[in-house]
Amino acid sequence: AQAIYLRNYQAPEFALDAIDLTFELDPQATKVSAEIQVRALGENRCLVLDGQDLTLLSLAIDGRPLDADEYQYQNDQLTLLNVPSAFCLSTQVEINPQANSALEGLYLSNALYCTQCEAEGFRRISFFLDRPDVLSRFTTKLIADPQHAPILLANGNPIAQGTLADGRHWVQWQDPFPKPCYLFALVAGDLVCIQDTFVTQSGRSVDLQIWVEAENQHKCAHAMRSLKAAMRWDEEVYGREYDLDIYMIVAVNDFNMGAMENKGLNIFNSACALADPQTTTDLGFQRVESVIAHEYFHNWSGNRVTCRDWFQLSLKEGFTVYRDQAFSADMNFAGVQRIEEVTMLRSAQFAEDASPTAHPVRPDHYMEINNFYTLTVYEKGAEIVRMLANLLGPQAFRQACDLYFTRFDGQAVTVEDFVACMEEISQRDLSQFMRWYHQAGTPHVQVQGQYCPQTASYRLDFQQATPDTPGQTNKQPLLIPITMGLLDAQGRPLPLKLKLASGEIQALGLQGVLELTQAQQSFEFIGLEELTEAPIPSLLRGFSAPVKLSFPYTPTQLATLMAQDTDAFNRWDAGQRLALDTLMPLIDAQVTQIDLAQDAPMLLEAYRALLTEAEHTQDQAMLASMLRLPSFAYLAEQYACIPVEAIEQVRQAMRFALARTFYPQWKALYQAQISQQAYAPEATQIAQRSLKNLCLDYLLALAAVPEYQQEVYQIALTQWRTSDNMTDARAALTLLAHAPDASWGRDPLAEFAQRWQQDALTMDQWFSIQATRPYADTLQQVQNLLQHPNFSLKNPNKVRALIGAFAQQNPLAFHQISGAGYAWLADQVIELNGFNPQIAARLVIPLTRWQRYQDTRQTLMRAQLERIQAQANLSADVYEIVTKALQ
Ligand code: DPP
Ligand code: ZN
Repeated sequence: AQAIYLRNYQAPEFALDAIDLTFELDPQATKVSAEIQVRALGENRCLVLDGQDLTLLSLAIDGRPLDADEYQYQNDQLTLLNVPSAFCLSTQVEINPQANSALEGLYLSNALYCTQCEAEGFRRISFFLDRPDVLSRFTTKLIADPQHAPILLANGNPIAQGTLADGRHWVQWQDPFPKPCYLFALVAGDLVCIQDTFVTQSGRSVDLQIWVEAENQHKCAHAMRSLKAAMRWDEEVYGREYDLDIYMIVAVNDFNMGAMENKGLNIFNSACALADPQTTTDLGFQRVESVIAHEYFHNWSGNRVTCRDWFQLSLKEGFTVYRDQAFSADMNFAGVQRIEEVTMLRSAQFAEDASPTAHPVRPDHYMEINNFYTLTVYEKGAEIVRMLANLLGPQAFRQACDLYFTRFDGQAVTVEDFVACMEEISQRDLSQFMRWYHQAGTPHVQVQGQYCPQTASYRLDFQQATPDTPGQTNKQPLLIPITMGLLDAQGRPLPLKLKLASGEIQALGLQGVLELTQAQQSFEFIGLEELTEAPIPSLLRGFSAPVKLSFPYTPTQLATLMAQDTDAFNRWDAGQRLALDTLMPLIDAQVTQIDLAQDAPMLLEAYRALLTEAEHTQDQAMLASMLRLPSFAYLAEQYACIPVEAIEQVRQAMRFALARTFYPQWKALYQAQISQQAYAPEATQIAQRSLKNLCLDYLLALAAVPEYQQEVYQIALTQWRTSDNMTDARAALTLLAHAPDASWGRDPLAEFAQRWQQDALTMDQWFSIQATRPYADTLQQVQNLLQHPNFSLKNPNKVRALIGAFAQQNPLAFHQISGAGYAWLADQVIELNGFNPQIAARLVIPLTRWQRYQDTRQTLMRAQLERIQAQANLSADVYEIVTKALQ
């Protein structure tokens, strides 16, 4: 495989103005005919089209069949020599959907035909210029046996239908909007639909249809509700209206990603579309809401304005994630929504930024673009757009977005084009800001405070540095916006008077944004006459930039911030800092037991304060976040060399100590959250359940203590038996199944399987719960589960639920010092590589993080990477990742 470089980009030399497709669908021999209107844009008369695994049946130019010496098809390219300057190219190929296990191009999921063309799947369907800067008008005719495929869907609007003499039926679809071929889609099969309508802001009525297999019809209501909310929101917040008469969503079981924004015909992984209270958790409901919105928002940020090349992927993905996050913040509690985004970013994206696969938000080269659908491109990309939005302010940001959508409608553009709109509206020079797009790695910002009582001033000294990443050294300073405030020792906000270089004083009110632009920079605040001691800086409010920020806070200052800061995010983050400051020395000392009064006095007081006011809180969501200990992943992120056992041991010891000390409080708080209301996936109830299940988690920390054992077992068992929804059922089941005594989970797990064995998505949860049981012998269990009749390596959701969960969420079992976890993962990667390279390349990632573990583990992990690398027939996907990891 060869690397492709951004700097080698060249504009296409031919336009493909229109394509008229005809599919004669057959499981093993689908015929695809295409009539393409080709127009040369320059002097070149040699047309090279992409095409992969296509059996060529015929080729003609303006109706004249081509002789064998007029074309060549090899190495996935069809070369046509000496073509006219404008002509109609007719191609006919045969493909085999049933044999397509990579789930790119046209494939069968159960008995359903569906497609996935992003990034480069269309070349597996028909010869074409498979690149996002070639936009065409698509017409698609689907012909199939009406018994097997009564429903025939494609992009755009249906324009004709009929029946052939041989009994096959057909439907023809036309998409009036020119689009790149990665947005092409078709679906055919036996489906039912739920329907609704949406009236747009200009009064047009749009048909909304969600298509599923009949047994899933009762799981569509939430997706429909979410879609309508998203359509309204995009009108109100961005002024963006939907443009076709029909919007379709189809849920399929076998899908490599979450969902796909094909024009007018979104195809979804059923896990991101289907939801009902019995089988879907609150988290699942929220995921459906956000993914439905994400794909809908792509209609403008992605489809109407698309990417020039795949290096610009974050142009549509970062922006669209930012948009779906803002939508979710409006639909749920904004503070907790932000906490959850940052939790994920700081544990998973920061880890990617510090790994061999680290890459800029806009990469400058790749071997396999499928490997770049990453947290960096998506989540860090969204943080960049968030910084732009904050730097411009809401009004100017909206104007800049309007300008972007208007100016580039129907075009394929770059990150520069997007940022240029921001510059034009704000009249700011954002050239330094652009470094966020091409510099990889997480910046570190170190801050010190200098309080001077004599001058009643306070100076903040900042230093920023971004570590080297593979292929990138000598990073330049970034423009880092630090949203901040100052509190007095009692936690009262102080007015900010910033002294500028000119000597002028700028009054910022109670909150300001400091813009770091240099490696070292200071800001001085004056007029602090009222103070008797140093103010407490509240820095990086709302997580205003994706950086690691340190400040030498005292535990008392953190406690004040936790209790008093006006910014919800920073109240929570002060708690996280306090927890890290407490836990890390205990981890370093490898303690096995914690005496809170002695080992963690400030944390003890913080929990006491939170639990004391708990009964009066109106904000259960925030309280649950504040009471949750930092995750294993976040703690691990703090270490260059991750002490696996010590982190897990100390986390469990702390959970145990807090559980025991506050047992009556946890129990009372748990009981206070029990509700008689019927389940609804709405914010207030979700908050209540999250607090309740957090309390349950602490209660079950005492599962091995004789005096509590029976009581906590009964509490969990009762919740498992009586709950009317999967959120509560799963929380209880997980705690039972993860209890030290494995017999606690045995019957509930069997009951679960008995009840849900027919429901694939629900069984995925059953696999995950078992894969994450935090004991080394879970490896044996997951090995057995591979053979379970409900498991299939061919289904990506199953792979993620069992193998992915084991490797990413079960550190004790995966990293067991024998190396057995690594070898088992490598076995699965090797097998998957043979039929689904995309999923195989995802699965191997945990092994690529070997630098972060001690020597024995490093050696064992590398040995498995080398074993994978030595396989014959390694896909470009896996090869690229493994090679980077071994460099
Ligand atoms: N473009 C899809 C998304 O919405 C992924 N292929 O992120
Ligand atoms: Zn997307």
